[in-house]
Amino acid sequence: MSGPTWLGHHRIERVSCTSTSDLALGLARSGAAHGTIVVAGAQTAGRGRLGRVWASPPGRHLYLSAVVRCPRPLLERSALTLAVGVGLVDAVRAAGAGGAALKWPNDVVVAGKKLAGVLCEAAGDAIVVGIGVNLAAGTDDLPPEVAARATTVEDAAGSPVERAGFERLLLGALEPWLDRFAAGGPAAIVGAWTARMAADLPLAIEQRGRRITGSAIGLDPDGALRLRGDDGVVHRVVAGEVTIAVVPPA
Ligand code: BT5
Repeated sequence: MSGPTWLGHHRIERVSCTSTSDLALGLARSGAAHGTIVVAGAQTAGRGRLGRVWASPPGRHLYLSAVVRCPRPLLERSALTLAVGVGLVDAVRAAGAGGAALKWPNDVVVAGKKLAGVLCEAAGDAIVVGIGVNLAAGTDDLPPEVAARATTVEDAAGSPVERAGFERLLLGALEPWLDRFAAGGPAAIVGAWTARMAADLPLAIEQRGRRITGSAIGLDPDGALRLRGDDGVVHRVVAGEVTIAVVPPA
């Protein structure tokens, strides 16, 4: 994996902040260049999607937000998170966590346990891509209900992972997929995403008030998930329409 050329060329670092995405959204609105990144050592109000919390304790984890000026039509932009996932899982694997895989739409998991997440938010014509990665070994610094379903890159790799080195690795892995998405849209990345998905993970979705359990079989060309229900029926799942969860073992 080679180093990035435009991603991270302008870099802002904080010891702590509310959310790196808050800072990046502000920068994006005031005209920050494509590829500007914000990193912090801790977040006091880290967030996930749909108002959820991203636990962001200090201590060698990675909290990073990037300003991405994406030329794709509005309708395609929600699939940018999939392109980010492809680069992210490649970086996590290259850091030694060979068992890492993607859970739709935006999680990196190892054996069903989450070690990284992606949050994309619009700021005018820009998108702020927020990435949280649990790097350092141990999940004791996470709230117990989160820790039970989380893991870290070091735990999965079984060896130390330095944060600055991982950040460089991540930026180098992300950039070509962001470029590919900018040039070709969702269709240019769905094959790569499918090749990296956690195919055997049992999933449950809530769709129009109905709970469906099954497993992922791939993506449609627009990035929607194809889920084969336990009843054999294939369902199309569109981002934002459902909640999706790993089925706990019986
Ligand atoms: C995500 O949301 O996975 C997106 C996370 C994005 C975090 C980054 S950090 C840099 C930037 N600044 C921010 O403020 N955010 C971004 P979602 O799919 O909604 O998942 C949230 C759920 O993941 C929570 O409800 C918990 O169940 C779980 N979770 C929270 N913190 C976690 C952690 N540190 N490790 C593993 N799982 C966690």
